[in-house]
Amino acid sequence: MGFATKAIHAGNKPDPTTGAVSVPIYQTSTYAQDGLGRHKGFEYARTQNPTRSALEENIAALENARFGFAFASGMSAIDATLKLVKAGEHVILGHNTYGGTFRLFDRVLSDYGVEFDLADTSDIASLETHFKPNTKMVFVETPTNPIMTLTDLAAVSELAHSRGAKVVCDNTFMSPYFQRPLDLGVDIVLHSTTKYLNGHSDSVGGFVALNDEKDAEWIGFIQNAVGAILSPFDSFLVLRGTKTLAVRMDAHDRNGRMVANFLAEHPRVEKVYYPGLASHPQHELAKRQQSGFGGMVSFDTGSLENARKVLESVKLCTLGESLGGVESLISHPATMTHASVPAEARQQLGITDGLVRVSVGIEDADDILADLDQALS
Ligand code: P1T
Repeated sequence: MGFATKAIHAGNKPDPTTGAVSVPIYQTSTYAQDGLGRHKGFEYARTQNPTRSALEENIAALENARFGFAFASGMSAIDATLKLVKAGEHVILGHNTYGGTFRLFDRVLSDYGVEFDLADTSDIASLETHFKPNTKMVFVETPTNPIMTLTDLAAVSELAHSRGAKVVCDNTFMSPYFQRPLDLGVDIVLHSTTKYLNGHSDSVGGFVALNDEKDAEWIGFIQNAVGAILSPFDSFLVLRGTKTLAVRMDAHDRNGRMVANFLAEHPRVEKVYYPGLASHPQHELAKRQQSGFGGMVSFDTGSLENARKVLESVKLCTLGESLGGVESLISHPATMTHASVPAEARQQLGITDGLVRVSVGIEDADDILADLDQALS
């Protein structure tokens, strides 16, 4: 079955009681039981909810995963996944991730005895030097937020597996439409469904998909035991979102390429970060590992003052955090999404005060280009 077909049909069975074509929002906290120990498979809504189950089946199918779990946010999905690691064990974390991911390791997990090291996972030779006898996991984002650096998922998986470690990939920027990490050897794939999967900037959620039965059992146990579940209404919204994922991602990709090319030619722009540009150092890997380049484009304006002028002059693009919605969003990573990354580390990564990130929406490309042009001018 093709991707667009799966996106529309996986998990989306007509409702057994009414035939409703759209999976209903089962807005209930509990379920009537027929007798002690006799029920219809549903006991309590933290544990099971039919709307959430439909979404879990849907996204798991899109990632070619056997198991999927929906969480209340991308961060709670990441946190649940990190509960596969115990105190005294070690994780290698990609040195450029969403700021909140770094913050979770730096400010929370490290206080609970989880050791971690930052590594440039795009450089396999240097990554190799970070493994320790107690390394249990390599956590990567590809492309990274916001510098758009790629990690070769097949190569990292081969290396990590040879050292007895699992690989986790945050696939939020690509969505399963453009990249399917499990097919490349990755063990666990994560999403902030807040972004492309939902696609309409009206829900916060997260997802974990994987194939290993034992790990899936534990993630499911954590989902219920900790309880950071996606609500029935949000599950409905994301399920509605994924139905159009294929057409939306094609449009994001088309517009993303146009914006990147436009910025690369613009005299006020010093540098553009977009794997679809032939000048991107990992363009060949991007073509091999992804089936598109997507809608995330970052560019350096040279100074905080220039960035501020652009960010405060846009009219169509909205200044705000987040990404992956149908509308174009523009942000300033240094003070917004990556403020929790130390200033020195930000500089080394290229997250300068002049860096601007655009989540290119699916409006008419000419309108987006005209807006960026007038803001840059
Ligand atoms: O916001 P939440 O749904 O909890 O997802 C966190 C998260 C995880 N992974 C990646 C790659 C992300 O980009 C995010 C959230 N990012 C933003 C809010 C942002 O503007 O970059």
